[in-house]
Amino acid sequence: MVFRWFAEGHDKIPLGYIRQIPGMTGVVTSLLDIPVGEVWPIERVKRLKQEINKYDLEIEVIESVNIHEDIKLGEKTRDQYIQAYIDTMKNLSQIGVKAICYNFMPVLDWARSDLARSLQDGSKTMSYQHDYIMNINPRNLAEQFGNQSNGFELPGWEPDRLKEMVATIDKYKSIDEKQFWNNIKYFLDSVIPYAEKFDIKMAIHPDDPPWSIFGLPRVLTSRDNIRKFLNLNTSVYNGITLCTGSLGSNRNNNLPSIISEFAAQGRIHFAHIRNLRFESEKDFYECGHLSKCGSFDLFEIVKAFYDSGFDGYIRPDHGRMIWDETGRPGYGLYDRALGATYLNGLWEAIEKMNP
Ligand code: CS2
Ligand code: MN
Repeated sequence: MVFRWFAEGHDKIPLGYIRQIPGMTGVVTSLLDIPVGEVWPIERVKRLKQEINKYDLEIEVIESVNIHEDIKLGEKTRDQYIQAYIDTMKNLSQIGVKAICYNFMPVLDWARSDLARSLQDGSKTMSYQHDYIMNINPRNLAEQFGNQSNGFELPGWEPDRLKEMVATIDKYKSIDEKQFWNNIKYFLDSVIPYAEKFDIKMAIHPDDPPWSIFGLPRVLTSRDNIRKFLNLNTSVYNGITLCTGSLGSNRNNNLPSIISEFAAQGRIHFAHIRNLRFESEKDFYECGHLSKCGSFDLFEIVKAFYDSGFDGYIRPDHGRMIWDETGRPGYGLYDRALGATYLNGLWEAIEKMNP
């Protein structure tokens, strides 16, 4: 079990606290201050490892090494950014990183309509209202996120990404889905041979929400499209992050069945597990991990991983803000620690029932 930690200066949760969560063996982290497209320097990467290892925690998963927009757009300049990506992979392999989570969402990453919606029990959480997102201009949404993020830079909404946002969104007008798939394949065929060489499993994160927003193509959305993605490059090093909250927000995605299919093929390298509660077909809020709190059956989800012989990394995903905690939306300490403990409990029970 691993825990997402945004590194010194970007996270107020001390590593020492993370170490005290039962069963926690490592953190999933990143170097948020390095602009997308630049190589992560080996000294920085080594220092990050030393800092984490001091607390007896491992650093085997990076989330994320972001992909430069020119790669996603298939621009002529993409080769230089792909080379930088490979150089970063090489540096990460030198400190023993085994998996990289990344995404291929154009311009933006995940989207929510509210980062701090109050629930009846006094907790605060992130929620998604489809009409709101369909009617808001992305610049206004970015501004709202800035006001609601308690001073943290949100992953996926970094300032260097937002500066050019409107112009970049425009560039996608000339890219149809076929071209976009070709751009993904070009990236995969360039980096996967190095992933094999460096023994780093590449684990793409599904789009969140798994449908198009702001007129942008989004393709990592369903079982069929994940199949198509995995077939673009059939190396086992080309795999996915199975994020239940992202993929599951499309109600047509049957999570246990999708997990069974791809975990059995050894193509899921990283699992983000959380629950959410639907309020209508496409509206939902993020609830506690417990099955009873939301719309997913977490027992069936964990069992699907277990039964398919999954041996990748698992982390609890977004938590609510509880016990008056303030911090980075979705990434407080308490509710995610409760989530980790619940997931560990499910895993232990399922394991012992299958001697
Ligand atoms: C994360 C994503 O917080 C989240 O929702 O799951 O931002 C994830 O880190 C990226 O999409 C992976 O590149
Ligand atoms: Mn996720």
